[in-house]
Amino acid sequence: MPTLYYAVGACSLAPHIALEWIGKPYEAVKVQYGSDELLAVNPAGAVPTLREDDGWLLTQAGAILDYLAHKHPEAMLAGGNDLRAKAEAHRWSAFLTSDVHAAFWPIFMPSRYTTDTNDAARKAVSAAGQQLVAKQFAMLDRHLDGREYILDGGRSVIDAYAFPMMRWAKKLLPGQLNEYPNVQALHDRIAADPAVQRVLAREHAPGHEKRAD
Ligand SMILES: N[C@@H](CCC(=O)N[C@@H](CS)C(=O)NCC(=O)O)C(=O)O
Repeated sequence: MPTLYYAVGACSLAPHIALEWIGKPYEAVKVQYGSDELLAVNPAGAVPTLREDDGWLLTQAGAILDYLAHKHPEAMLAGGNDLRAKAEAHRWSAFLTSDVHAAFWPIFMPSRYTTDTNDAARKAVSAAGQQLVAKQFAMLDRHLDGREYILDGGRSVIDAYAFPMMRWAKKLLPGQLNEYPNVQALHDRIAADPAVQRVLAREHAPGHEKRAD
């Protein structure tokens, strides 16, 4: 069965949710960033990392989600299979990786974005990150107007991908998601899913564990 290496509160929540939606056995291993255990499977020391039984390793959240969706077509998590549906899935995956996730970095780690060590400089970097995140959520909110899920083909791995970022925004934006009612509605829809609640409970439990069938 596949093994997912994840960290609490990280974007690895997305493939964890996807695996739970798929409903086939998997192992979820909680790791610390930069730990030897994680570095052994991902030289970047980052999550998510997926390992298949034969030792094949896959990193990058977008790639893992795309792989899982296509490995399990029966779970209907790819958002459709025609050429344009695939392009839309790719588009929104890239948006989440490159525009949304990247916008959070100055908030999470302002020290990576300025060599100025004083507090005011770090706060300014963080504030710039908040503005960037707000811009990306405004885009997502416009797209979600009149839609239940991000892709027109229905609930998909792309919604799972957006979920940790919506949680970060709720925590880190001064107005939470209040200015983005469509994003808030998507967040609430995903958060209400019992499979998602199981994953959140598991991620916050100590140690390593296997999914019970
Ligand atoms: N581009 C990578 C980014 C992975 C990434 O940076 N994950 C974060 C958690 S959300 C992490 O592991 N950070 C640890 C670090 O940067 O040291 C992806 O999309 O998978």
